Amino acid sequence: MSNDHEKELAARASLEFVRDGDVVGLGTGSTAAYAVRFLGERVRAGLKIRGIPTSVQTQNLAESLGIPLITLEEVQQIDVTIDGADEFDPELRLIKGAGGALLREKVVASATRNEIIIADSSKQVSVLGKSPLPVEVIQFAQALVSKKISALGATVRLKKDSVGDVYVTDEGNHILECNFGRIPDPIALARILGDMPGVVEHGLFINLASLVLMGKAGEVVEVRRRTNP
Ligand code: A5P
Repeated sequence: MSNDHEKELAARASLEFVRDGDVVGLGTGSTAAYAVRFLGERVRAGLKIRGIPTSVQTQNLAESLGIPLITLEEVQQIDVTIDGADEFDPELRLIKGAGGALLREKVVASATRNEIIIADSSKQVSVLGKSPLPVEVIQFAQALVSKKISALGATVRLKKDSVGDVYVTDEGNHILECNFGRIPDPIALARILGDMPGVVEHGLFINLASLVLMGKAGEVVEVRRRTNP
């Protein structure tokens, strides 16, 4: 079963959680893009929603599909958000941001009642840290923050775009891709990174996901948190 098919299955299943009249957070990445396309089909068939995109990329896709969009100026409460993840653990803690959109994704997730994560089965881990943790930094502080994160034991690389230029986020910042290996205590690491001046946001999403819909071997598995927050 290809990852793409698993992503598509999870994305299709997520539409069950969207109701007529909802304000819907629209995630970023290849899995979320499937969901946005399916939502576009539903909108053309008469579903009334208003979307809040988590990136310029998703905004462009949603606009091309005719999904009505609003901003956080207009509403501060989002009914449901459908987004992807790079990894999720049994407590539904996530690493997000490989697509470079972690900052807006986290802002949208923080304003969301029901954060639905859609993923293929390669994203499920017992301990976070298989993939690098993206950390968004202001350009001024990049070298300093990079040094501090290296001192925590991570290998740090500056994120580049597809043509090898330094990646610049939708908010004009840079991203450090920090490879920690296993992250046994994501809560402690989130606190340390959150307290570092110059860090705008990091890709550890803790107590934000309500449910993960994982495509696996032709089915969709609902993964819920092992314990309550
Ligand atoms: C975007 O910034 C990310 O948080 C994505 O949601 C995450 O990287 C998953 O992307 P894919 O769905 O493309 O695997």
